[in-house]
Amino acid sequence: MDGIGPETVNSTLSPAEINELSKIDSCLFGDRVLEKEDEAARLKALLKKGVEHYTKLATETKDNKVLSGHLCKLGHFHLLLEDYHKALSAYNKYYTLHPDHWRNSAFLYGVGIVYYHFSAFSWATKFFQQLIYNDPCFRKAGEVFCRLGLIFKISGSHEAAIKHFKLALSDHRSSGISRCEIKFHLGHLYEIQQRFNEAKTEYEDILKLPPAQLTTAVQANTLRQLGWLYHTVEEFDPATRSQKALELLQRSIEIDSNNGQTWYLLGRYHSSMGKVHDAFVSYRQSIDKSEANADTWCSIGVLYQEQNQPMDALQAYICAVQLDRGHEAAWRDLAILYEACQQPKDALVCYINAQRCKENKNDGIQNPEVAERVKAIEQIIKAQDMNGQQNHGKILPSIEEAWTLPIPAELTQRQSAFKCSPSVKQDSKSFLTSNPSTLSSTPGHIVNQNTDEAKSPILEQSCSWYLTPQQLQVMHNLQLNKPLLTPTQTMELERLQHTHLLMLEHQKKLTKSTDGNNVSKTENKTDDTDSRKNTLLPSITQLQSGSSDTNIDVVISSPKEIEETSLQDSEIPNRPFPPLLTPCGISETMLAREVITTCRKIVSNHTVPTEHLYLDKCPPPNRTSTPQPSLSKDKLCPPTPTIYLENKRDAMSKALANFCTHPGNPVTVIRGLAAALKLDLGLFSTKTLVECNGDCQVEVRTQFRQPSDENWDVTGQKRVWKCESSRSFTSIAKYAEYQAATFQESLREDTKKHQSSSTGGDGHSHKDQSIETDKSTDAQGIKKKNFKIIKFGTNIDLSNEKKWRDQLQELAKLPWLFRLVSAGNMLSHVGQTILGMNTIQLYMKVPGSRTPGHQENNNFCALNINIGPGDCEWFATPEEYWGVIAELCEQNNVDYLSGSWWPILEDLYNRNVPVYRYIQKPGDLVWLNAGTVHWVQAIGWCNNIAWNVGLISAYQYQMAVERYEYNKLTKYKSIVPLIHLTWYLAQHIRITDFKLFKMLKTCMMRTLWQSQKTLDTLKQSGISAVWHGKGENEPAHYCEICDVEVFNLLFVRQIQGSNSHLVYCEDCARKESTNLSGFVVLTQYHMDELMTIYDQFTLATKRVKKT
Ligand SMILES: O=C(O)CCC(=O)C(=O)O
Repeated sequence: MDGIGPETVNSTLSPAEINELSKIDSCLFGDRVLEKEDEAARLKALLKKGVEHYTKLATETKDNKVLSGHLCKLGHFHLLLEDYHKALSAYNKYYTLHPDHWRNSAFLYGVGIVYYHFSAFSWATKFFQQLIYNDPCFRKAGEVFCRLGLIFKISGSHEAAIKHFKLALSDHRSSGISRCEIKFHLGHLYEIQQRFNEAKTEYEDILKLPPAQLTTAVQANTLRQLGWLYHTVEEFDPATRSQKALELLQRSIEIDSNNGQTWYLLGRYHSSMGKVHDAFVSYRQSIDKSEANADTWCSIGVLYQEQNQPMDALQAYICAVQLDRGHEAAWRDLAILYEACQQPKDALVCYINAQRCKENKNDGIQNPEVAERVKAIEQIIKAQDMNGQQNHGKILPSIEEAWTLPIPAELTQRQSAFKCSPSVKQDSKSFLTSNPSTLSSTPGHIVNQNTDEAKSPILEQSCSWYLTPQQLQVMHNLQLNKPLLTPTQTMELERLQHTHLLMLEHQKKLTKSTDGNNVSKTENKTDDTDSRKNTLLPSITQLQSGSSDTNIDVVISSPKEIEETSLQDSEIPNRPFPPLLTPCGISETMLAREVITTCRKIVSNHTVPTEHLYLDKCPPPNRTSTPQPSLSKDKLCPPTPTIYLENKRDAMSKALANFCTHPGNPVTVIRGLAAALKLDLGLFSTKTLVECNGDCQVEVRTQFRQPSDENWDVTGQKRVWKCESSRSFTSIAKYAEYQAATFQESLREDTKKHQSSSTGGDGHSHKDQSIETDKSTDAQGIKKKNFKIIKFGTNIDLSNEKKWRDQLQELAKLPWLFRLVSAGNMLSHVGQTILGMNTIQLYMKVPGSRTPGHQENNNFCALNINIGPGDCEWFATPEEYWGVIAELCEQNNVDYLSGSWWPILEDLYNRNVPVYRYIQKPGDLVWLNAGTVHWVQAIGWCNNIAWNVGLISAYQYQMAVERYEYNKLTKYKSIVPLIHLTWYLAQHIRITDFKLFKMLKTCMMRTLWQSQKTLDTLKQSGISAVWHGKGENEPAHYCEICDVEVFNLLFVRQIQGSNSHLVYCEDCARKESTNLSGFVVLTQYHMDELMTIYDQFTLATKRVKKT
């Protein structure tokens, strides 16, 4: 809520109009009512008056809270009037004045739409995610998911895009976006990912929709894409697919004969069927219908080439690449044409351009054939140059000449039309196709748009958003020239001014808080913590006695007080608790029943301002901001703590465990452990693994072998963050053969090298073949790297206790901290197998095998033992820098949580991120503390084993919950079910650490109340939950739709036409069916049972060891 009620201020507005305006907010954006002309005009006039009215109010208001409300209102009105610049300005002012903006769904929605409009996608994402996090049932959640889906689709995060479109689809409440349109995107994403069966199903489903639910555009596009699928996917109905493809394409044209894309695909179809004339006719139509289409010209080129008309083909390709210089296929086809005409130098230029296009596309798919052709042609040119060969009788003009050749008149017209007309037709009815203007429905062809260049003036806790001196200068210049500025420049000025304002405020706050710290330190000396408790926590008798609002007042701590407690009790310095652990202002000593009574009173007592409660909504989780003060440059390469063990006693010592788990040590290398404990690591050698279980599955990552501190794009020309690899599967035995073969090959190479140097070779002709196979310079003089392709055997599951009995037994010799199963390991109490976390994972490597950067699931600790015989090289960064790294990932267009990235070290050093770098020798154990970011590369041939440990400590628990909540925000699945784990821990573990106890209790209090509140609501609507219980080994449940953990109350729906059931969370279930029809609610625990566990979980006293 923005706190604005009907106004009584004198204005030209009538009371009815004021009343109407008071109810209008951003949610009206895109609503159907605005489609009716009369109504839209009336509203527009009203909104304009509203703008005047609230602008006047805003100028007259001194009170910041009231002012912020007016500004928010202005933001909404400007948005609805589609004045995005003014909307942004008003929203930003509101944002700065209103710290609780995260509670205001209408604001988050409105500002998200505005940022989306400006293609500032990372800001749009941030606000949309915050909105859904705290208001999952927001009226326009479906549309928000859609926009997020589009943002992820554009940035190439296809998995995330699919997830969000599915979320959008699961919302059955009406929204401004047609379901068929969403389904089309989903189908298209499957198609891009080459999940053809799923794409086909999705498209076919669309075509089965009743006509009322299907727009003409979607129907035509779907018919086209489905036709194209039938044409291209061989396994679909081999006998009839060709005929079906043609029928579908033709039907699409019948519905929409003006779609150039469909004509183009029909041309491709005819061309591949050898119907040259029909193909030309279709292409001709395509060119007439669509503005300058490079795809079409490229295909015309192919057709000419097939007809043996190279000059025509050349011209068509040139048309294509002149229209779209990033058209990879056209450059490639042009290269093939030149190769066929024996013009290798021109071919090389074109292949290299094709590679560059691929690289810019950022789609993660490599094209090894092009790389191979480049290599081969370079050799040919070299040989020709050495032999002094010149290519005289050229068939085609060179690429430079061709570029300047006059091109067909028709194309020239098209090109100029292209240049002066907007590149995408605006369709005001469908935001999905109108904005952002980057959608293409060509199969596998999505325009890659740089996301979010714009920096927002919005406050982050870090100082990375401070204006640089250059930006300050720009701001100054713009200010001086204010009357002359264009709208974009005005907006830029506003942006800079805001950031500047925020920067000054932030600096002021920092100074204040440093002063404040000093004060509170002295105060703390006399401050009795109990007295703080007394003000926060009421006695139960106070609460029980009567209807007392005042009693409830005592319970409720203000958000400020809660924030302070949250910071004080937090185990991670300067970080407030994540929402699930944020105190709700109710004492942890209160009994479960009283907790419930209190919560009920709070929510039902209307005199209590519930928005001041952190019971339902909390400030959403955020990334860590850059730690302050920044490290000096000489501290950016810290030495890695390494402990040398000499004997079993040292290995088992408490001192070792204390050292490893100390939050100040992100990583520890332990050397000599295997010898000290007489561990037989030979049990994990390739030979033994093959003998034991050679047929076990291995996931293979095909990668380039690169220097460990570099990561090059596929063309070998640019250093990048995105870390490419393709995935396949094999067996341990097969991988072992590969490991051995590559080793033998390297031995042979070494011997050759040796021989050549001892027989007086020049020492250069046999340069190290191990990493780069060749270094070359392309025709334009650009140096490029050619790396060997290697295979990395990863994520091999050793969980089967029968198959791997000897190995598991051997590891039981480890000290308790490192053991796979131990009483002190949270993951041993979770009651279910979490593959790779509380089971062993094996990695089989050849030199160069790399595990990209990541933090462990839910920030758990990890250990990794190198079995040898070769070494591994590790890079690690302390947990508090993960936010900076995530930001760098975002800037490099790769998803931090689900993507593969290999940091460019300079980028890290430039942002003052320290990097530990060390060698793990055979037998070394690497211990990674909670949340340490790390990336690893094999130097030699070796195997590694790894698993996770969840130390039962406040630090580890808080870290885990923090990531759990961040995952929820970004819709990334937490594979550790932390709520479930918390209740298990409470039942099975004695907790003596007060901070940890309080955190666990808060999580339990919140989830206990959540269960009760849901049951109360169900009861009110006459739905009773059905007892289900919890099987002994029944794993925790996750929502089918949003992947969030579902605790206790399972909303279950039967899959149509099958006996299987799906589990939903309440929010997703209600989005599918508001009154839950079609759902059964199952309970896994009786409330009494939960209350007993809650009450019986008390702080244990430390046992004093008898001496
Ligand atoms: O050995 C590897 O490459 C995997 C390293 C790793 O990320 C881990 O153990 O957590």
